[in-house]
Amino acid sequence: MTSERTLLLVKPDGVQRRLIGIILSRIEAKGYEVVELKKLTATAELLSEHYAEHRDKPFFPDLVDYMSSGPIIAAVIEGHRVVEGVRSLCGATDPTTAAPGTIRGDLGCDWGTGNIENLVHSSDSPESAAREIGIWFGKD
Ligand code: IDP
Ligand code: MG
Repeated sequence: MTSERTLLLVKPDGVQRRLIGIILSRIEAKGYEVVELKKLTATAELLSEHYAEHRDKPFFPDLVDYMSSGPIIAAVIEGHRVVEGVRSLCGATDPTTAAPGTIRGDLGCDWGTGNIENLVHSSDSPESAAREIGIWFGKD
């Protein structure tokens, strides 16, 4: 098989709600391997790099506040077609309409804060995955 890697983040709401285990177990139960794992609190600088495509969006300052509000779990996940597979497990961005059966659809909720708190991030393409793994785990 040709193996591929993706970046998964358990966002601060996922850590705070004690969902790390459930989220990682869904990834593992699917058949993917967790090959790197760490817990850290993200700085505004790191988040600005990670979310470079959203820097000019009106929600960006609130997104940085949300994403730096507590510790995050960063993981590198490996497997065949893992980028699209993990995106599919995570579900759509809005937890209210994310499909049941997905992490965001089953476990996420719109709390009415204005932020889209949706528990997880996953890379949207192999190119994004390589870039994001470099940001969170260093380029080597
Ligand atoms: P994704 O996480 O499903 O790839 P993106 O559109 O790349 O979604 O947005 C990145 C993150 O920014 C989302 O997961 C969500 O937390 C937040 N976000 C996206 N759009 C909005 C918005 O319109 N208002 C507030 N937060 C948003
Ligand atoms: Mg995205």
